[in-house]
Amino acid sequence: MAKLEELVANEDNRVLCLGNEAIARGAIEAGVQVFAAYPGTPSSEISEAMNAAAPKLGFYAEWSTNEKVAMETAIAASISGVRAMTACKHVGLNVAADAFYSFMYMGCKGGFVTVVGDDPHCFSSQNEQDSRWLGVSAQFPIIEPSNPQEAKEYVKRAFDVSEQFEMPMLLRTTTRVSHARADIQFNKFESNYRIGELEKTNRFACLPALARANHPKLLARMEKIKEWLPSSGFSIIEGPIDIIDYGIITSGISYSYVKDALKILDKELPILKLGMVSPLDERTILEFAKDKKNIIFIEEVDPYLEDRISALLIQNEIIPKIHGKSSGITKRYHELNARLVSEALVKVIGGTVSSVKEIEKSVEDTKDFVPFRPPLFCAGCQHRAAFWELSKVVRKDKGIFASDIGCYSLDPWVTDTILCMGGGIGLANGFTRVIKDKPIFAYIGDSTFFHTGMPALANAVYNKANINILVLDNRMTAMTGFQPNPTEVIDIAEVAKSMGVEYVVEFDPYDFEKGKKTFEDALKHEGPTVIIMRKICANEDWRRKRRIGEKIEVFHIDPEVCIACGTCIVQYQCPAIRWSLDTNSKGKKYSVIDPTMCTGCSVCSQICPVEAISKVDE
Ligand SMILES: Cc1ncc(C[n+]2csc(CCOP(=O)(O)OP(=O)(O)O)c2C)c(N)n1
Repeated sequence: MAKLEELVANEDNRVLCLGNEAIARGAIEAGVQVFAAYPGTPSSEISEAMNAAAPKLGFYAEWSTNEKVAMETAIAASISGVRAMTACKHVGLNVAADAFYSFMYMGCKGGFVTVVGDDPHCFSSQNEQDSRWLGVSAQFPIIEPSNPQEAKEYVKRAFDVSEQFEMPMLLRTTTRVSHARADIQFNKFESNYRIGELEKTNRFACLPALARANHPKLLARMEKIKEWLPSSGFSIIEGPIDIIDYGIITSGISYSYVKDALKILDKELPILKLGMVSPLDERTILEFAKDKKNIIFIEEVDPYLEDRISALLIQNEIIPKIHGKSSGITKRYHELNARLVSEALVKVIGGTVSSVKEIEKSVEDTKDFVPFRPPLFCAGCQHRAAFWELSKVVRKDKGIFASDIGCYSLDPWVTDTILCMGGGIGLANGFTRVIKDKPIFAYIGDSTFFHTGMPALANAVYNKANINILVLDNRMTAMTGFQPNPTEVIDIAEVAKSMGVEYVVEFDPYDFEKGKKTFEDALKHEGPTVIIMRKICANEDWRRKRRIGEKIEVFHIDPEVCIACGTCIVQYQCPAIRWSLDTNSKGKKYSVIDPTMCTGCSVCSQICPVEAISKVDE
């Protein structure tokens, strides 16, 4: 990761950094004055960098409570004439969509950039949505960088283009651009400082009559961009352009894979790389495609370019053979890589990809010594304790359990559904209307509670849903990297009470007795209950203690008492506990706690059936 001093130094320099940090630096170099965002992989490091840099450089940055509020904050800055940016993951753009769609009707004043991080392959997401469609449908100009350096340059250009055409811009990245590390050229900052002022005009009030008038204006602005695009430098034609048999059209990270694939295949083919993918640079596309016999589309997930450009070609009576998702050379799901693109190209142009197989073989070989590890709760995680307690009171088959999105999504024991952020309480409300013979639970983290949980709770109270809501308050937004959120200053119990919830109980999730009693009581209550299990994230607390040298009271297993029943390892699944490599005096294996991982949560000592586990004395 780039050092903060490097990120904020107003000088020309080369710095090894993440694509997301390069995006942040691009915004800083462009003179952004307001940044607001809610975290979400793969976009979070942009916000981390912006929030760290803001106090040093004097611009405003905030962790907003959700993506919509973040977008609205940045929109206000932009229509007041200053440069503003927001960043989110793909599903975050859905949350912000209401503001996103109508903003385009206003048009912007200060340059405005929304960065959206798509997650092909669902590394950290519940879907593989391709945000280009959302951008097109909201009529945003969309640019797609193909590597971290380009990402930085594109952010800077996006601010300029945004001001030139008074249009907010969407910059779409994917995980491999956002999370790649590269040696990036940093440049001195541009001076674009302005004092915000809101022009008193009806342009910024999206009333029906004004929106009706604004729509054609917006389309006219889009046409202007289209006219300017061929000279913009966003479209690049490379390779032997006189080859007419084949032409490749691509954008974003897929362009980088195409370059690697052609190297692997030792081939040269004409490539049209589109930096702006909406509106389409129609003139350049038609010029490139006009005499080609085969057009090969290389893009991840959806056939976005393929569908739109195929239609454009047909409208212009250019009818090459189309290769892409429609012909099956690449799949409509998951990521691409150099091998997959090589194989796709070979299906069209012939040849073999043996050299990649060699590289892959060496990767295959590592599988022997790198074990597969599914994601699981950290050692000491209080969410594990919470679900263990709950599953002991209500077994999975005896209740309905609607989870939400956060570290608690990793629950291995009871969860039935996970839909979207804030969706657990809404689903639970729906389940009460149709499932009559089982208690219904929803669980939600503190960050998610403030993100989209509160409207769902209000709905549950208003509509008298007989549901039990567990708020897993670990005092931070842990899953995306321990970001802060309003739980620091707003008491969730008071919020629930003020909304009219009659049964509100708070307890420490490591306190099993209280947990059992609370769940049993809540089940007897009519109407929504809110059970807040509050304890600072064990991982973060452990790291804090180590940083300041505070003693961590670890636990230990007596090998002579342990009966190797597996309660702590197999059932509770604490990653700090493993089987012994030797045997005890009775010749039996036993379990062992790794003192470097133990956070001292005490749960294993509470659940051990033979009381073999106790605190280490010294
Ligand atoms: C709309 C949307 N925005 C952002 C994310 C990324 N994300 C996943 S979980 C999470 C927050 C989790 O925080 P919290 O609810 O406090 O639970 P914790 O991980 O701390 O247990 C976020 C921001 C997402 N999945 N969906």
